[in-house]
Amino acid sequence: MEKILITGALGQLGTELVPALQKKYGAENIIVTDIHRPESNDFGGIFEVLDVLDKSALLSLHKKYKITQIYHLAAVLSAKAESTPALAWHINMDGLMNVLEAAHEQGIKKIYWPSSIGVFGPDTPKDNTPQNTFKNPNTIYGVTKVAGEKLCAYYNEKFGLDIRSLRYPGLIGYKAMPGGGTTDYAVEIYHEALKSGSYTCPLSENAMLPMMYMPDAVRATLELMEVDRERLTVNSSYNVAGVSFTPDMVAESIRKIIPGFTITYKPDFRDTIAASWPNSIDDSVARRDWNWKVAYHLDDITKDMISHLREIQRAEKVM
Ligand code: AKB
Repeated sequence: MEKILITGALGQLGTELVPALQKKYGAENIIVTDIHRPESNDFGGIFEVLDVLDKSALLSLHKKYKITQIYHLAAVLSAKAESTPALAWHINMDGLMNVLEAAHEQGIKKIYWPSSIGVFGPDTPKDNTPQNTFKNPNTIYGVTKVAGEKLCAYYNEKFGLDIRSLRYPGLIGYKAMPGGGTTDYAVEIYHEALKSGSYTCPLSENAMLPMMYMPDAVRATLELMEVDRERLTVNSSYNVAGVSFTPDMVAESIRKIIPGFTITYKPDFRDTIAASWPNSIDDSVARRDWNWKVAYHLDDITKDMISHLREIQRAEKVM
């Protein structure tokens, strides 16, 4: 039986990945961890406080639960990382090194680690960015993701760890707010559309970025983790495409449901980060190797986000 430990589980991705893993493997086999205890344990099941920088705590959890897989999600995202580069390096790299070393020492063979479109930089081809191309990011986040990909490939080749990874685009979901990312606007905009009917966007109106709806991101992650290793031709991280859009296009999509919605633009440093990232992603290798296929496009995302956020608003009013 698998025993799966998830780090950084209270973040945007973990909040949706944990229930999916609990459903698949049973809540008693999923060890949900984060640096802080949640206010309420909405996940049910097992929760442990874990700072990924504390390798001995990681080893103690292995002793306690006999971990067979780790989903290592704890990381500092792109926008926040720019204001704390040393901390971002420490958490993103030393945290990953601790997980890989613990896995290697304790015989934990299977690891999931999220990479990002942040590995790409200003000299990368912007449209249909290929799987293999220049990876010269000009953000500290991107530097940690490129180094992380190399580190994972090294542990894979040298020690036979089965490490799998996706280069996520911006992730959009209604269950948790993202924190510290460049693509966070694409979640905030839906919340503000319902709260106030208007949004001030930190990216410029034509900032085209690759994005993905959370059900697609969770499915992509589980599909990649389930496929036979022999089918994988990439031992660093896979490009996965969802949908590409600009803030202007999301605003237009929202107006199909909330006609009076308005958007204004106040681009800041996040716009510069966005300008260094791809417009769209070529994920043909993922489609070939493990049959990846996106399900949600922009209007599907808008419809689903608004309907779920409305439900949440209604429930909050009743309480
Ligand atoms: C961010 O904006 O930092 C993340 C990412 C694309 O990796 N959402």
